[in-house]
Amino acid sequence: MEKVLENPFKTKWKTNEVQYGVWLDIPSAYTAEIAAACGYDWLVLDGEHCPNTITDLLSQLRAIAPYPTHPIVRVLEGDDARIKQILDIGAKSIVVPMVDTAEQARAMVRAMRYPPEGVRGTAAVVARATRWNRVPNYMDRVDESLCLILQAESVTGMANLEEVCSIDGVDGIFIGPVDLATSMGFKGDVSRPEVQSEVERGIKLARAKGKGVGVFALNPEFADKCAAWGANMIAIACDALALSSALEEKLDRFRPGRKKLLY
Ligand code: 3PY
Ligand code: MG
Repeated sequence: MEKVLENPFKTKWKTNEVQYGVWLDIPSAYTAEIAAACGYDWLVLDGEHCPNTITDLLSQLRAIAPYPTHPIVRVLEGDDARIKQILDIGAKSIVVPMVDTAEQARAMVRAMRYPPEGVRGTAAVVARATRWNRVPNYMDRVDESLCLILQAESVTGMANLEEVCSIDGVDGIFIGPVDLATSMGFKGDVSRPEVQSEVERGIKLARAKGKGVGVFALNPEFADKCAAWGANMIAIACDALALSSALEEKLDRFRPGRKKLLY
């Protein structure tokens, strides 16, 4: 079990070791716990493309807590109020989607911090983040345990990546190849060489700037390439897709050649 003010994921992310994780797109504490029991380094609870309420996310954080894995919450969008609430329920690592500019990135750094550096509201003593006022000097000590991960996933975001990577308080970049491919005009087709070379450029740039770099790479060959380019956080599975394909495979064994259902 992780200590409240420790973030082993962030500590290791400063090294070259790759941390492999799963994207959780089923809004359930039960399936989150199944994933946590598997042994992945980290799990992203997806608040962007999965219908998670704040209470769903809280239940998943609780279910995962006893296991040796690190929970990361992807927020619906980068705004102060959402980030404050996610931090108060005890998440320490946050992914913000669609960060296109340095101005947006600086706003996210401020959302993670208390005044005067930032704008986080002060009430952690009534929240799970401090185990209800049981973490001495939480406000003085918390910054080191928090990890801010910004997604670069558009042509504009990739053009501004160098500037975003120069900002203190941005711990890492997560490249979203699916949205990037769409932004480049390829409708989510990550296999396009143009997309892959942008991903390679982004990984190398962000690592050279001293940031951790994550990528979403469900194709194992693409994941290997990302690791070789220097990515040190790689999403190699998604619970919803894993469940769906595993169930289909079982059926295929007993109904070989069956007509696949298309909707
Ligand atoms: C993307 O590839 O667009 C992502 O956001 C990864 O989930
Ligand atoms: Mg995306």
